[in-house]
Amino acid sequence: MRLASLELWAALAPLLCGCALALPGGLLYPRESPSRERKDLGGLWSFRADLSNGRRRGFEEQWYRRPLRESGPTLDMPVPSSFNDVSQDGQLRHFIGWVWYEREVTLPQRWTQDPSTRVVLRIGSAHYYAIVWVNGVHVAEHEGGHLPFEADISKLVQSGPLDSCRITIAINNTLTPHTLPPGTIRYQNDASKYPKGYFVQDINFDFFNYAGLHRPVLLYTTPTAYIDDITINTDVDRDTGLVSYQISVQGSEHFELEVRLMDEDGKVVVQGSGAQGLLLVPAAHLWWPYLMHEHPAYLYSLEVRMTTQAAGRPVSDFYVLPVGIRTVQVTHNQFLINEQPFYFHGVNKHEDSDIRGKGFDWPLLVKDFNLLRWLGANSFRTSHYPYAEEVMQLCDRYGIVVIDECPGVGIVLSQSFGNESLQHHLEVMEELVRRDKNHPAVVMWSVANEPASNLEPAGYYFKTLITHTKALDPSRPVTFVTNSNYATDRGVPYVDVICVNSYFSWYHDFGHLEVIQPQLQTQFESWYKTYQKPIIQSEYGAETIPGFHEDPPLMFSEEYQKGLLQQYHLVLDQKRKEYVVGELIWNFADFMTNQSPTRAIGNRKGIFTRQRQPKSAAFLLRDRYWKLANETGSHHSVPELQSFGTRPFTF
Ligand code: GCB
Repeated sequence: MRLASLELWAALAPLLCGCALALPGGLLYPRESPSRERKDLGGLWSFRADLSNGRRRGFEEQWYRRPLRESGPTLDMPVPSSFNDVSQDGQLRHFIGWVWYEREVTLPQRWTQDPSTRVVLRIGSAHYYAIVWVNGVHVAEHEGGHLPFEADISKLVQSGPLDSCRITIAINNTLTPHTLPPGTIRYQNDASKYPKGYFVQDINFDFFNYAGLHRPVLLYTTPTAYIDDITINTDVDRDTGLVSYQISVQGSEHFELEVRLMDEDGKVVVQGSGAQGLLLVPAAHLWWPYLMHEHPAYLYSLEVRMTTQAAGRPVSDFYVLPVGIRTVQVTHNQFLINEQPFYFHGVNKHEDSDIRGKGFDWPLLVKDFNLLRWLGANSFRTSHYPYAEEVMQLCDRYGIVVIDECPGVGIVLSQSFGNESLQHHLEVMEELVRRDKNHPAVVMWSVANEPASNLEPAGYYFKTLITHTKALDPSRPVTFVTNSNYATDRGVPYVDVICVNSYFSWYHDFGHLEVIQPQLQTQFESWYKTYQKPIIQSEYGAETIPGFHEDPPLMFSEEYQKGLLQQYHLVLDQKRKEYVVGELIWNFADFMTNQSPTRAIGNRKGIFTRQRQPKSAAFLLRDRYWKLANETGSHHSVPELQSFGTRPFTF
């Protein structure tokens, strides 16, 4: 809840709405190679929230024109991190509007003096709307908090005697009916109840709208002629792997491309040349999900070398991309990976933890993957937005299958189904597919979570969105996650797999575990009879305060969470023999939400606490997932943690 002048919304609206961005080329993950260097800008940045009425002072006074400390006091702000929870200032925790980040960087001399070096600034994610200046010059703008964007800053850093540059990033976390996720600023004009200029940000989703520079900010280099994008598609013909590739190059018209596919021992198994081609991999090792094979997650490396002439001498660019060979298909009642039925036994997650909020953190990430593997989970959904690229890389490496969801959560207002929203949603899917298309772990796109898909405009909206996503990537099925009624849902006709959320005996018939079985049976049968498509139980769960014990079970106790899960499992065990192809618990861990009378410091439906300690249900689920793995995959005994294999991990 913040104070601001009535002009705030009017001032923000044009910036937030007039930002349709066309997709400029590729956005390969910045890996080091013999031709590419990178410099991580993680650490302490200078920071200031613009507390002025209307939040416009930073623009009026052009804070980007000189060092931030010269226009007023600054705070130390860690990057990556959300800004909300690191200070003792309650106003900052709930701040809505523009915040300003700044960092001075010293550049290696070669970067500033060699005109055949291209220097790129890359921002892993800035929530929600970002404007970027380098040395006071505007270089980029981006809408949307969960996807990377970049700016070529070579000319700027190579134009003078400078060996340093000042990066300024202004970020606005305001959500409108047309952002993803949507939100609304609501003014409280009743002077008898609220102070002057009082407003709140309303949202229709259940997680805290953390903001800031959430993921790594980097500088990296390439030669001025460079490999801009690579698209891989794989197929299998008996024991031969088929790897088709398409490579785009920028900065030169005349170049040569050579590709080599290497196995895990670094042996070249096949080579090719040219901007596109098909590589045949004899006796291919397929990429299998965790627990589905003795050697899951086999990754080849595609080494791409581009050579061209610049200023009369040869210049090369190298890029190495991990490649998993696998197929995905959907029938009327099965989800197939490498032509074998795959059953999703996994979780829904959030990027969320104490202090750093949604800020990327390696220890947390590795802990989460260790917990997933301990649990015997073979999959998760990136509820409710794209996760960091490093998360997707670990999924490839460990064989954790991903339903990759865009930030289309909370689309319930009728304004959010109009053309402006749809256009932005299409662009977000383009950015997501461009970023994640080469990850073997990603087996399905989810375009939304729990939209009001029963509304009249939802039919056109989802038809357009899903058709577009399939056109961007014909190799993967597409879904959205519904909680609408099977008889009135206007989006489900277009999905490949039906993903249904339900909270029987939690949000309905609370306290009555005995209603779960009949209600869940009815849910599955109604959907399947209507559509004959495979179904995933994409959410179910119960709020649980660790340490609360009640037997017979009462809501919020650990026993109730276990009891609720067990009732769901009885029905899932019948239906998975027919057409149910997965179950994803809500949620992996407790997470922060807006304050409300139904949230006791966040959502407590985690089977782990926010600090990643198990509640009783984690052990129940662990038994179940390892049993499911043994039924559907190769045989495994529940392992000790230290027996998880590791292979060297390179970026
Ligand atoms: C849902 C939402 C999820 C919520 C969850 C809950 O259906 O998809 O974002 O957190 O329910 O706990 O209410």
